[in-house]
Amino acid sequence: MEIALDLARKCSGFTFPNPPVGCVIVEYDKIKKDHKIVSYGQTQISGRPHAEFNAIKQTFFKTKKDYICYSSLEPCCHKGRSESCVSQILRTPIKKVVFSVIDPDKRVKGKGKEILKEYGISVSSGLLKKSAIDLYSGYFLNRIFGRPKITLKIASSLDGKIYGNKSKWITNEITRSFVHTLRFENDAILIGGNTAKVDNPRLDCRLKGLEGFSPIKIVISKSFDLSKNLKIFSTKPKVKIIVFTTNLKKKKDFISKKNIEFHILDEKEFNIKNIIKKLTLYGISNVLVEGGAKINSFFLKENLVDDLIITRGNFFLGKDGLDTLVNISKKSNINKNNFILKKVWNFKNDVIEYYNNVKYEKLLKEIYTEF
Ligand code: AOF
Ligand code: ZN
Repeated sequence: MEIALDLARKCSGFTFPNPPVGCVIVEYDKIKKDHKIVSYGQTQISGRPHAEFNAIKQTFFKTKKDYICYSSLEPCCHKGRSESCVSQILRTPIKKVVFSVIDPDKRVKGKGKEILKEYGISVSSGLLKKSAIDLYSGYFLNRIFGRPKITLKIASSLDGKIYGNKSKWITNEITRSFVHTLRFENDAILIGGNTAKVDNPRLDCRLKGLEGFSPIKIVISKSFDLSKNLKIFSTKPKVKIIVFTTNLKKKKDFISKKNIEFHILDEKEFNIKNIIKKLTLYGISNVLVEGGAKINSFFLKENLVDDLIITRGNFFLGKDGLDTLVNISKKSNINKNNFILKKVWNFKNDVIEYYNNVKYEKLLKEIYTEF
């Protein structure tokens, strides 16, 4: 199962909109009482074929041997873009299936397990479940709570300030590669209109070989007074861009940009909670917020940040810097965001702090008990 989970982790970031799954097939020699791994599979780019399909395809099943299938997630039983993994397993001599955690997708959710059992397959689950839930946390939040996992990343100076106009580097090259890894791993990246305008970021993943796996870009801007020539709208390769605004008029300026989808909301609908709910419909399970002070504040005011990552450079900004948050007062009650420091890394003189929200940890515990 450790190998299956490792295979899953290794394809994480490539399989959107599907969760990354790893599968290992073990052959058992009844006479020699000897187990050996004979093949393995991973979920492929864009989500299909599934891991089990790949592992089965590569196995040469022998009549005198028994076979066990280890999977990081419950095998699916729905007829999706192709045949289900359960049907494929049932066409092989596999006698036992071991998976780590139940698939929370309502088309599966325990049914995969039941069908396998009905057909006489011995099934066991729960092995290394905690690791699996960590890996699939965003996917679980999407499928159960109808919202993605939110990671807020703030790049700050030694005195806790962020750069104002024109983005300049606060952190070093290694830290920036780390941030590009986050962009690769997350399904989507989110910023506010002001940051898009002032910083003019590209928001893609620029790690060599991973450029094609850049996240979906999400822009939140009430007025959306943005030029279509901004880098975020013109960078190649083109990825989907989702815009949330209240400004209906602006949509026609972007008509030639086929990769941009507009959500025109009225004043009442224009709030972060409603917006992130809508992202679930795209299958988005993880969102990286690289937002600017206003967006950071929106998310913190609503206590919506699950993971907080602070990347800190080694110099002061003083008056040239801006506050990390805006319009936050005692009344905003942002200290209900209760963050626990989980890890600290340093890349040369930069420090990276990684926090989990207590609320998020509680949700993971609930998931652990229920699944
Ligand atoms: C598996 N093995 O490797 C993965 C699974 O769009 P489809 O038809 O590919 O189905 C997507 C669903 O398949 C997804 O929501 C989840 O339930 C399951 N993912 N299942 O047996 C895999 N990636
Ligand atoms: Zn499947």
